[in-house]
Amino acid sequence: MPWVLCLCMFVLVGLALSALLKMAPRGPQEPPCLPALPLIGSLLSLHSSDPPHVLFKELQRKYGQTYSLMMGSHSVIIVNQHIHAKEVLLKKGKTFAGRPRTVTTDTLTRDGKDIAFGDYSPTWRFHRKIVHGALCMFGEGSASIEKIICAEAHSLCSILSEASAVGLALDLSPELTRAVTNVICSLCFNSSYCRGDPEFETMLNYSQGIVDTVAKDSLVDIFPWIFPNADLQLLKQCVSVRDQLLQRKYDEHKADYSDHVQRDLLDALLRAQRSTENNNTAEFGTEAVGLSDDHLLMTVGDIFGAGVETTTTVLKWAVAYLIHHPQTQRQIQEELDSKVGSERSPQLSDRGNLPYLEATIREVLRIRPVAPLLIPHVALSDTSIGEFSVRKGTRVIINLWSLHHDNKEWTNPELFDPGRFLNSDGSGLMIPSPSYLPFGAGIRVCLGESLAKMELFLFLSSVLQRFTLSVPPGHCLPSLEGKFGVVLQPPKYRVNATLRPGWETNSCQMC
Ligand code: STR
Repeated sequence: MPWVLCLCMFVLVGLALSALLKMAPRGPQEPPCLPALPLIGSLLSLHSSDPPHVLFKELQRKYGQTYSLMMGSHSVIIVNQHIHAKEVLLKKGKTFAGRPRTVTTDTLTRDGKDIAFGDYSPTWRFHRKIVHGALCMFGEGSASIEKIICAEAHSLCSILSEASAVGLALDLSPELTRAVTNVICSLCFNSSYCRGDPEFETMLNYSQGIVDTVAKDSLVDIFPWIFPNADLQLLKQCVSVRDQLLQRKYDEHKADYSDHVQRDLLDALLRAQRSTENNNTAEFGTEAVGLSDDHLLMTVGDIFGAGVETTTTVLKWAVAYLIHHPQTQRQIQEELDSKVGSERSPQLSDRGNLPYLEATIREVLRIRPVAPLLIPHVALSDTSIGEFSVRKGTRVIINLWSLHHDNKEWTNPELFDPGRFLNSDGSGLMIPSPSYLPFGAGIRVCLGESLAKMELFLFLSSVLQRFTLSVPPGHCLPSLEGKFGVVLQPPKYRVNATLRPGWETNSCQMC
């Protein structure tokens, strides 16, 4: 019967074809995607009481370590593991070097004329190179930066001494912010603020406003046309106050600029700007890569914002963890007593001799990364991550929180344990897992890494050499949860600083 034959043939051909398809190497596939609706994207699946970094970590259980979702009409890939993270940041760093444009970051940076939020372009590359050079000149390795930080550490200790003498419990936040701001101010403008300086108070205010509103990937960034809301209004106000302040400093500097003396980082930037006006920067291609005044101003804004908010935040987390873990504090103090003593202040050359303090700093940066989602990247061409295809224009979020809390990589990741960064006899430092990127990696790696490490080391060692920090009687220990934003912020809390035995009469010495 011919129709039976036909049917058999049909089935056989079908089977052969499906076998062939199975054997053929499968082309790259799209990552698993959260449910998405037109216009609102995956909004309904993202509704949660957890902050985004925690939610994105949880969603791995259902969708795997690398998955995608829609934020409004934008496709976003979330990377929760270090191998894919390093592929994005290092192996394919240039392909993923783009930045999304958002309403809030455009407001902050005059449409991306800065380094952190500016998109990848020849101007951006040139700009970053200049800032990197200027930071090297005035930052790491320059003796003057160590002096500046030590002077601020000294003044911080004096404030703690005064508070301790009258038994006052202090909110360290403004004190740490002023110390860190002054380091950046000296570096950029060769100037600093005294306690209670009204300009400093203004700065505190606008900075908080910016941190609270910018780049949170909140509704205002996803649906700017529906949510021209209070956040955006506040951001605009804060940015305008910041711009006035920076503009004034910039104009003052320009007025007495001389080609022969370089007083600070801003002088170095001005000099670079002038020399590009006169020279060809052939290595950056044919496009004009000059630095406008806007570029310079926005860069100074970045250096200020990044330099102050990040380091202050880490110091506040460090103190919060130290008062939760008095044993860690004691161990750092024993190390300081035996390696530095009480005759002089700690200095950068002590860093190699204080592994337990260094391990504690590393552990703080692991357990509470400043930027738990880094800043989003954008694929500049069609590409892939692992086995997944990625289309040009896709946003990629590296979930540093997942990397730093991955229980395949860290034993008890929720536990605060500086010892995990020490070798078996506790004499040397190590990085126990490749899943650790507190400063990011690749062509967008943090420009201030070495400055931040110097500050964290000098501030913490100077304070712990002289004081023991604790919760004031009757107060609760600070919550360690953190408020999500462009930086992960610790809560407000108060501490008692008690002078350590032997330091009661010893006034603070300068290093
Ligand atoms: C803080 C507030 C401010 O006044 C200016 C800035 C601009 C640079 C930002 C900074 C912010 C927050 C921390 C950032 C930094 C650039 C790099 C840094 C986002 C918003 C991090 O990646 C942690």
